[in-house]
Amino acid sequence: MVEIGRRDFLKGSIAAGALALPFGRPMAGEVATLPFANGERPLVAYPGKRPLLQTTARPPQLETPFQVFDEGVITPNDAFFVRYHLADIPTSIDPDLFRLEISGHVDRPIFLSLKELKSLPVIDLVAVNQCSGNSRGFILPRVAGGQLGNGAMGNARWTGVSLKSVLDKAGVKQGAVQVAFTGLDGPVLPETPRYAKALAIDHAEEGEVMLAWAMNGEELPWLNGYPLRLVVPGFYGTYWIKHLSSITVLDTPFDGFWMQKAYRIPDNECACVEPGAALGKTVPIHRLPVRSFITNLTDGATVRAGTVALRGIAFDGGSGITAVDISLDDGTTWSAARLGQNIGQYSFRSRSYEADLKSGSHVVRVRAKAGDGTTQPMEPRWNPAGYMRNVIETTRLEAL
Ligand SMILES: Nc1nc2c(c(=O)[nH]1)N[C@H]1C(S)=C(S)[C@@H](COP(=O)(O)O)O[C@H]1N2
Ligand SMILES: [Mo]
Repeated sequence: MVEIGRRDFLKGSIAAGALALPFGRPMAGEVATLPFANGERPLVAYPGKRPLLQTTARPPQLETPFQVFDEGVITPNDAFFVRYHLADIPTSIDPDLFRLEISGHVDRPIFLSLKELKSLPVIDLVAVNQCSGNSRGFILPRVAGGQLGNGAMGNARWTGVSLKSVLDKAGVKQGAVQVAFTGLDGPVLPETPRYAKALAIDHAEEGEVMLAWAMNGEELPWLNGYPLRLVVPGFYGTYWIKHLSSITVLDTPFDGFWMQKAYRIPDNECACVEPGAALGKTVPIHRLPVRSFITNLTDGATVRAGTVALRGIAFDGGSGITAVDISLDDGTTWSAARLGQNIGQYSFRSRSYEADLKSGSHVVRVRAKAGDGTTQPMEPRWNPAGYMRNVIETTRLEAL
């Protein structure tokens, strides 16, 4: 197993940036209810965050209240979801002493300060960060893992430098195959493997993978990876390493737990199997499949008969949204919604539609199409980890 990460030289310093303890402040008695069994979640305010739905406290796992996605295509920093795997998250980091280590199969191992990083050419890009387990709570038959609604995703403008520019400084040697990443958080028990992920060398050097220090024009919120995180546009959040402290160029594939054992999907086109069937060959989870949501009305809502606005968002893993269609009759007939401004291939794309609804029950479906020709399935797919959900969402409306 390749040993990466040396967070210790950062610890123990007087913190210029520090996370106040205790971590979360529950709102007295406030609970949000997700629309599946055992969906009650306390609303808890963490440092830098408005009250969010808490899935677990240690480590913090917080989900964005879904109505936030109706406020605009950019998810505000204080509402952005939070996901950690290991409970020993850093609580003090001195930005002047912080160093990013680039080592392994390189010409010159280097340590870069934040100041040195910020002197490289700055890039900026809007991209969706979505957890692999987003929407897992809706998956039937139910599967183990965080029972998330649809709020473990968010869209932000990320500012930083390209991973390529940093790798070039260290000089990647011939024969490199992957690049591994880890951050300052660690396990409570030393036997637990640190959280670490890897990307193929070609992907790492393609120019869009970023090391970001800012999110929506402000420094990264602590819980979203202060002072530096990896941004892998179009890929699931599992790769977006927070509190990024170590980059290791490898000449053999990374064999860490979080690539070899966790975050794997069936190696077939639907990333699915029949419930209970053998998993067969698997591959690491990678790109986001195309999804779309109605953001202003929830399933089961009552509306006034007549013209009803159906606002929403759509996104995919980077080929871009080319169309969003709406069905008012549970998928029998479809018509095109109006797409909002395109602020980038990796971003949420807003879309709007005015439905004329007579009084009675209506089953609304919303289906996006992506530039790579993919679309969403009518029926949900299943895999044992509950990943990759992208079924055409259903919103039942009662018009009065
Ligand atoms: N250091 C570190 N980075 C991490 C993780 C983690 O546990 N530790 N979790 C990953 C996962 S699975 C997700 S979905 C995203 C979530 O990013 P966010 O917490 O900023 O929303 O962070 C990723 N980066
Ligand atoms: Mo995740």
